[in-house]
Amino acid sequence: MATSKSLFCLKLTLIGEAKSGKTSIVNRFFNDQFEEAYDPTFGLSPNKELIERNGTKYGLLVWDIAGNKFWEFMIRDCFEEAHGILLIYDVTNRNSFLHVSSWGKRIEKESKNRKTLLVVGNKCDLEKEREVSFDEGKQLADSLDATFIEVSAQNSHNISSLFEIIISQAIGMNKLSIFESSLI
Ligand SMILES: Nc1nc2c(ncn2[C@@H]2O[C@H](COP(=O)(O)OP(=O)(O)O)[C@@H](O)[C@H]2O)c(=O)[nH]1
Ligand SMILES: [Mg+2]
Repeated sequence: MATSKSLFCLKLTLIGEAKSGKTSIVNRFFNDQFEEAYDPTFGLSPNKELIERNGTKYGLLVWDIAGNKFWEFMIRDCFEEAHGILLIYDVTNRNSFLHVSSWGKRIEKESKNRKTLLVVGNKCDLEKEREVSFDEGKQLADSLDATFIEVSAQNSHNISSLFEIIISQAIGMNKLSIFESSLI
C-alpha cells in the first residue's frame, strides 16, 4: 500500500541509434526546449517528474541512454527494469530504423516480463529527406505488438501524445513498484 511518503514509480527507457533524437524528445517533453546543435549524451541521463493520473501520483523516471555500442551493456539493464520502452528512430535515416528493428526483436526474445513498447519515428518535420515511410514504421510496430507514432522534437508534433500513450499503457499493464518520494 502506498503511504503519503511513497509513490508509484513509472520507469521508461528510450532506445535508439545516436542522433535519432532521444535527448531532444525528452528535452521537448520535460522542458519544452529544442537544441539544433548536437550534444552527445554521455552514458545514462535520468529525467524525473511527478505526474498525476486519475487521482494517483506517480514518479515518472525516463532513462535517456547514449546510443553507441560502448553503452550497450546498460541498455539491457535499463530495458529489463523499465515498464515502458520507446524505440526511437529517425525517419530520415534508414540505419536508425534497422537499429530499432533489431532491438525490438531482442527485447521480445530476451525480456523476462512483457513490456509496453512504442515504436517512434522522429524528425517527421523533415518530409523531403524521409527514408522510412509511415507504413514501414507501422509494420514494424505491428510485428512487435507495439503502438506506432511519428513525432517531431523540433516542432513538438505528437510529443505530448507520445508520452500520454506510453504512460497510460504502462500504468494499465504493469504492477508498478512503490518508490520513496524523497528519491524523486
Ligand atoms: N529536424 C529535426 N532535427 C531533430 C529532431 N530531433 C532531434 N533533432 C536533431 O538531431 C540531432 C541529434 O539529436 P539528439 O536528441 O541529440 O539525438 P540522440 O543522440 O538520440 O540523443 C540534434 O542536432 C538535434 O537538433 C527533430 O524532430 N527534427
Ligand atoms: Mg542523446
